[in-house]
Amino acid sequence: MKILFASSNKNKIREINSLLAGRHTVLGLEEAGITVEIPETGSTLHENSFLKAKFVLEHFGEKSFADAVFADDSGLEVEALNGAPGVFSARYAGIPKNDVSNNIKLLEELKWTTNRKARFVTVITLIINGEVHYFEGEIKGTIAQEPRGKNGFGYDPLFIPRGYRSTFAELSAETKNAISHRAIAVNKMVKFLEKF
Ligand code: ITT
Repeated sequence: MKILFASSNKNKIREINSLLAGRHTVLGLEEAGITVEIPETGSTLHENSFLKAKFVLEHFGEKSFADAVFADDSGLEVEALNGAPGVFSARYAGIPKNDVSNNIKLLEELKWTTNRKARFVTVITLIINGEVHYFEGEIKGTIAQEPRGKNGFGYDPLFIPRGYRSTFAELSAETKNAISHRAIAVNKMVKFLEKF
C-alpha cells in the first residue's frame, strides 16, 4: 500500500521507512511536494496527531496519490516535570525548534531533583477510507545526566530506555527500532493494515 506520512521530520521518516520496509511504501511530505508548516494547535498528542493527518488529507488529498494518510505526534514526558515537555517537546526551548537547546533546557529543569523517570509516547493517526484510527506506543526509561551518543535525533542523547544502560543515541538504529515508542505504535498500525 502507498501511504502518505504527514511529517517533515526527516529522522521520523527514516525510522518509519525502515519499520515499514517491504510492506508499505511511505511518502514523506517533501517527497509528495508538500512544503507547508502544519499548525500544531492541539493540547494533546492525540489532537496534534489528528490535526496533521486531517490537514494533509483536506489540503492535499488528491495530490498525494496515496491509499491512506497517517501522522505521528510524539513527546517525552518527564515525571518530575509533571509530564513536560510532552506535547511541547519539539518547541520546548522556543521557536525555531532546536534539539540541542531542548536537551540543555531539560537538563537545567531537572537539576533540583533526583527523579529522572520519563517516558516517550507516540500517537499515530491513520485516516483510511474516511475513517480515523489511532495507534499508541510508549517506552519507559530515565533521563541521563548529560547527552550521550550520536545516533537518532531529538531527545535520544538523553533518554535511557528501561533495561538498558545506553541512551537511544548510543544504541543502533536497529535496536531503537526494535523497542521504541514509535515502533510499538507503527507495529500496531501494520497489524491493522493487514485487513486491507
Ligand atoms: P512532524 O510534526 O513534521 O512529524 P516534529 O519534529 O514537529 O515533526 P513532533 O511534533 O512529534 O514532531 O515533535 C516531537 C519532538 O519530540 C521532536 O521534534 C523531537 O525533538 C522529539 N522526538 C519525537 N520522537 C523522538 C524520538 O524517537 N527520539 C527523540 N526525540 C523524539
